[in-house]
Formats: sequence, structure tokens, C-alpha cells
Amino acid sequence: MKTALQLLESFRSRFGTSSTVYRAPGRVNLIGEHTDYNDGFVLPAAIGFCCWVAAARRSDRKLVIHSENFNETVEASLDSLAPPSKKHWANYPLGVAWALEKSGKRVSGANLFIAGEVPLGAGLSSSAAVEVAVGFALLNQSGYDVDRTELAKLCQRAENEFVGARVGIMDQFVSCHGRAGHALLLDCRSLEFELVKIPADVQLVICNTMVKHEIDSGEYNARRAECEEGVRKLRSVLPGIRALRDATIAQLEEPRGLLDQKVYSRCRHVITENDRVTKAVEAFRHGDLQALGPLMRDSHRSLRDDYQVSCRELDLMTEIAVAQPGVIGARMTGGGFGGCTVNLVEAPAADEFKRQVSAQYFEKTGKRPEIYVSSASEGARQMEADAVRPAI
Ligand code: GAF
Repeated sequence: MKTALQLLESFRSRFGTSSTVYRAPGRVNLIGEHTDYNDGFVLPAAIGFCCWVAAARRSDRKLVIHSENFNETVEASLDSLAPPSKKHWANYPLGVAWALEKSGKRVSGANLFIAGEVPLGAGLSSSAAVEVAVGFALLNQSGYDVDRTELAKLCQRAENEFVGARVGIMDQFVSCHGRAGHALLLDCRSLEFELVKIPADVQLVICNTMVKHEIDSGEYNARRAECEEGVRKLRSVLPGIRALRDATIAQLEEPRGLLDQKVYSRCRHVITENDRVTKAVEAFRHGDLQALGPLMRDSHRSLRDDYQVSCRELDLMTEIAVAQPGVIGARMTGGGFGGCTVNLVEAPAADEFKRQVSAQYFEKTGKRPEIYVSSASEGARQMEADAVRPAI
């Protein structure tokens, strides 16, 4: 974990001036997968890994952005930002500046030093963390107050329209609004949210399969298009529906003949997953942790069989996890096609869980998994110079 002081020093040795430090977290989603872009419900938590940005204003309209992770510096003029044709790490920060300007905000030129600690390609939203940290920095450096919901929407727009991945709002939203010790129940249509306390004796254990998760592989956008097709077809019998969020499972069953098998399965995942989120929140609220296991199991199966976004390693990691003592529930988390599983584990069992899962996964795949024990953390912040303590 970095400190604000380290960032200040790195910035000074690169740009020669003082700076202000910001950070925004990655996320883990407890349940509610691929529901956000269907106007549904999600239950993510911000995690301890963050993207850090040190920033100082410039007098011109230039952005000079250095990435510590890629050891590369990119320069761009705020007057000529346009969606790029090629993949590049700088598309994320530049996209955020572009989205801010598109929304009518006048962004100041700035020097930015970016250091990300969210594992890349692990499905823990390293991109949302970069976007939100940069957006927070640019707004603050340009003299604007930060409206967290607006920032999340701008970062989503950057990713949709500049980077070209049609992601939903979940990752950016929880990176902005996360709260220590809590998951966040988000209604992705109204953007209203409630904090859901995670009991102190439950650990979030995140197991990285080490299979790279590729969100822009085309598969994500394809799933989204299939959901949209489902809504179009269902609308002929249910004229009122705007998104899969509006349909019940009974309403999906009746006109089943209208949908091809694949689209039907995609819709079934989304509709049943929304229901599981509601039930999981009830379970947390009533302290009925045992109810979470079957909900997480069914979520994983639905993502594997109906939505087809799991992979052999995610299935295996989940199977190993549920056989361990002290595990409450396990499932894949995030977009899928690799990345991580999320596990709720009774705190005293967490160390042994980690050891066992790691050894058994290695034995079966030859891959050494990374396993992170994280608490639910705070959302994006401006930092005080001398501490990891948030300034606001
Ligand atoms: C990715 C996306 F960025 C999110 O918006 C969400 O759709 C998730 O996949 C799947 O739940 O993280």
C-alpha cells in the first residue's frame, strides 16, 4: 500500500513541484453480476487496493500524464482530445478529461502522476479506479466541487464513449461512494443506494485465478447486446418494459418461443440475479449469513451456464473454496472470463482457507493464485500530504 508522501516524492522528482494527492479504490462485487447495464441491482464493496494520483495545475491547456505502472509519459492538449483508435493505458485518464469537457466543465491543464495498486486484468476494476482518481483530481484542480454520483457517471461515459467498453455504472459508482465496513446496494436505474453492513467477523477473501480478465474482448459488449435483444423481443408482449429489470421470471417464461435459446438464457440470468441480490441484502440485514451460501452458489452457476462468462479456473477456484471449513459463500466476481472469485469467510478460518485454496488450486492448475484478504473500504478521497488519512 502506498502513502500520500510517497506519491508527493515521486511527483516532485518527475515534475519538480509540489502536488496534491488523490486516491480511488477498486471493487469486489458480492452479488449482482451483469445486472447494472440492465437497470438492475448490485452489491459491491470498495476494496483496499487503490489507484493513486498526484496532480498539479499547469498554466496551459496540456495534460502531462506519467504512469508508474507502465513507466511511460503521455502528453495531450485538452483542446484536441478525441476517442482513440488503439488500446492504451492513457485512454482512461484522457477519456475522463474528455468526458468532463463534454459535460461543460472547463478543465485546467495539469501534470499527473498515476500509480495503480489494483491488480491489472483481475476483474477488480483497476480501470474504474484510474478513472475516478483522475476525475477527482481534475475536478479539484480545476476548482470544482466533486459530486460523487456525477463523477461516477462521467467516468462511465469516458469508458463507454472514449475507451469503447460499454460497461455499466457499478464499478465507478462504488469507487466514488464506497464506505468502510459496508457493501453498497445500488439501484442502477435510480442510482439510489443503501449501505449494507458486512459483519466484522466475516472476511472478504478475493482469489485471483491469474487468468487475465479481458473486458474489451468483445464478449462483454456481446452480452449486453443480447440483453437488449431480449428486451426488444419481450416488448412485443410486455410493452411497458424498458430493461430486463422490469421483467419477472414468469413474464420471461410465457413468451419463451419469441426468444432464441441463447437470448432466453441471458435474460434468465439477469432476472434471477436481481432477485438474488434482494435476497442477499435481506440475509445481511437479518444476520442470516447461512442464506448467503446458496445465493452465491446459484449466482455462480447462473453466470457459468446461462450467461456463459465463467471459465474452468473460476469454476475450479469456487469448487475448492466451498469445500473449506468456515466458508459462507463463494462465486466468481466481476465481468468474468478470468479474474477473481469473491469468498465470504468466517474470520478465524481465513488464514487456513487461504493456505488450502492456494495449495489445491496450484496442484490442479500449475498456477500460483494471489489471494487478498480485504476489508470493505472508503471511496475516492483527496489525501493529506503527511498521512494515509483522507483530507475530506
Ligand atoms: C464489469 C463492468 F465494468 C461492470 O459495469 C459490470 O457490468 C460487471 O463487469 C459485471 O457485473 O466490471
